[in-house]
Amino acid sequence: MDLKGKKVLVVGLGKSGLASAVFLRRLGAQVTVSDIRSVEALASELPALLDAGVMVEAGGHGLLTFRRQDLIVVSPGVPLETPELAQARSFGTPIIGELELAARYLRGPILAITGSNGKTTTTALCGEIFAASGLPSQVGGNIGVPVTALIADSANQKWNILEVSSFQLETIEQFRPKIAVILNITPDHLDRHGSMENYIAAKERIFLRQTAEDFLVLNAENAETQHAATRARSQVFWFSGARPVRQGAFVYQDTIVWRPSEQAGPEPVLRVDEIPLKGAHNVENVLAAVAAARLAGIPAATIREAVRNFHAVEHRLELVATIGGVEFYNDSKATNVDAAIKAVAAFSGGVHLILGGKDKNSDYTGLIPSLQERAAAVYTIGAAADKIADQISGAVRMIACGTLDAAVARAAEAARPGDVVLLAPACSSFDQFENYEHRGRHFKQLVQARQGMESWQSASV
Ligand code: UMA
Repeated sequence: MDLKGKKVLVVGLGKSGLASAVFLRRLGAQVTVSDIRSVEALASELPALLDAGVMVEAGGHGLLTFRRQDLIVVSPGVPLETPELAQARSFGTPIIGELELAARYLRGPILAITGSNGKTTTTALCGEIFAASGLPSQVGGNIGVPVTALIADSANQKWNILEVSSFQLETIEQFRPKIAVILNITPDHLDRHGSMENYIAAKERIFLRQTAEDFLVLNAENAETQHAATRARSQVFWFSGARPVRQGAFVYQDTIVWRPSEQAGPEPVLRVDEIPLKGAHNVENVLAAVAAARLAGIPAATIREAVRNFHAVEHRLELVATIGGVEFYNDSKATNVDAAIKAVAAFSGGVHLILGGKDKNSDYTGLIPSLQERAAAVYTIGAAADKIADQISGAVRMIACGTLDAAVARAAEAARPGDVVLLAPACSSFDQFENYEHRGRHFKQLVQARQGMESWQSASV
């Protein structure tokens, strides 16, 4: 794809849009960026772009800007039904996402990881395992580094370990991972995709271009990923925390084992109690990483060492502090119902759960069994609070708090030694925060302020 001199429009000026615009300029394209945010809101991004010769449209998308473009590159967070994009599509203008743009120029094999939950942890873990093995590799994608930003450092023998989201997969055409992983598919982003069928279809695009030379790693315990196997052309490997699989990774007598084929015997990799992460869902993440790493030829001993040395990723069941015997956990990345259920399930009881934020057309009733079993109370925040209260009240004690500050204060007051205060909101953050990281950092500051107060009080006594 020779883009020299071609007119390319980049839609959205977040991390992906910025990286795409800079990359496209390097290719010699005439680049315009369009964003709904105001000039003031984009102030920090503008100087570098204008210096690089990129034209910027701020404060909204103009229909005229979307006309007469040779190519449109869309940021993952921009819905494809946006009227200006629909119009461009009707004119026959090619529209691709940032991931597809990158895929056309990226050198080296790709290990791509998707799933409704666990993909950031699994991607980070694979990054650590590959680094420990000495295989050249780099990590990016939905985890926070746009894939276009990885192109310059890519090389033929260097692995690209990519976290990919349904938003990114929606617009891929040539993207072809050597190893693709689907960790699980449970309801999420239904506000964007419209239906579960569309969401599943977007996730399954991860293996759209795979052939019989490629590998697909799937969760044997998830109904949707089981169905995916019937539609794939690649070699399917399974992982399971519950039972042996024909070929893949599974738990056998408290040990994670790898079986390379139906004919081969299982080879031990590490004991489950060596995994330094909480929750059964993290055993699944490790199983998937073991499968991907073994398929890339990394020895079991290297994998074991890297897993043992792995630390929880920020905002994923991250222990922030223990104050007066109460543990405070930040799981701000639990942005859907299934993730919140898994977070609660990581504790045996006494959970003070902070729930709420921006609703994604979710059904919160799925939380009821785990709340009845393990929660002491639920503290609601944000725009989804009323809907959550409507759906789960009666199942557990509910306290409407409005803000995260109030929720942390109320939960900390109510919690007794041995209890857990858990931020696992089951919603996105955009009603009250910039993103889930901002929400998680704010939670940590609130907890750390309480910790400071507590140590000052005990020092004064
Ligand atoms: N915008 C428009 N028009 C619109 C909508 C948005 O102009 O109609 C603009 C916004 O004003 C903003 C920009 O688009 O300036 C934001 O673009 P973006 O939402 O695509 O955000 P990026 O900063 O490019 O971040 C994206 C991913 N964000 C989303 O998918 C929402 C990041 O994943 C990812 O880390 C980054 O690319 C690098 O690859 C975040 C995420 O929340 C973590 N992902 C979702 C998830 O994990 O659940 C999928």
